[in-house]
Amino acid sequence: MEMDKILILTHNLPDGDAIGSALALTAGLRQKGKKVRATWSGELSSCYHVLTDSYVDEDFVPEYIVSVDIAGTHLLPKETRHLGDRVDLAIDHHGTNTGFAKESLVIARSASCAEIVMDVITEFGGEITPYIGSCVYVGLSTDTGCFRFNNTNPESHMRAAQLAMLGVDIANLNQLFFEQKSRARIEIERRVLDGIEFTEGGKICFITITREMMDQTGCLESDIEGLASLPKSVEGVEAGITLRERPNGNWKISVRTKYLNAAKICSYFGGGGHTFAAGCECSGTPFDIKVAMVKLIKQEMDS
Ligand SMILES: [Mn+2]
Repeated sequence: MEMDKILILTHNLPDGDAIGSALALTAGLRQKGKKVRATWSGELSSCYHVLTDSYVDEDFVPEYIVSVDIAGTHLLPKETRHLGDRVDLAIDHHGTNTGFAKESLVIARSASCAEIVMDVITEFGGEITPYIGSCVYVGLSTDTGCFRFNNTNPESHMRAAQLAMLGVDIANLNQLFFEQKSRARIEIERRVLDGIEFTEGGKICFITITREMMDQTGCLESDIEGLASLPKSVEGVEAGITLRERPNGNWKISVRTKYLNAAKICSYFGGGGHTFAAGCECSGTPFDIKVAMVKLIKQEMDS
């Protein structure tokens, strides 16, 4: 098999790193004459148009399947979940990657998956065009919170410098992804802040995003990207927890910490992620979930 028809999978609720990685890889492989289709579920917020406007879909029966930024098949959206056991190559930067693919390229030290994708493109002789560079920059900058999160390492800054030299319009991308907010986003922030809760002397902070808030404000999933870092931004907070109501009635929990092991806390609920940024999904009432989280976090604080 020539493996000329390649399908790229991204995780459910795709973020900047998922989209940036998928589109960069698509453009890189197309330079080599491959037929490539990138997939993502849901509608992306308008800032992504800068990357998606030039993307042209292709229809074919895939011969080779690549996943980007996906730690396990349970993270696949429903549209592509049936392909979970058919992934040929997983490119990822989550240390928790389950090894579901036939081959894996997992570099946990990398702040973003997009950087690994860039190295793969260079490796197979592709050219990092300003467009590919922009895709990589979106992945790198969003996963590092614009170089503020503690996964940011010297290589992240070097990579950004390299991308700037390749002609990526960094100021424009920063404006689109980190300064500009949709009206819907501002409206949901207003509601979320109204319900913010603190406990343990202000060391633990909760915010809750309900389906009703999403409906009232007209927020798309992509409009609330990064909102989970809000509780941790409050002075004195050591664990910032975001509860987000899923359409199935469950709650998606995001845990952001300053020094506590967020991945360990989430692992008690069957989740995982990075040391200071992790997630899990829970059923039950928000009250019961918060009580359980506080108990676990206090346990971590005391250990
Ligand atoms: Mn990522």
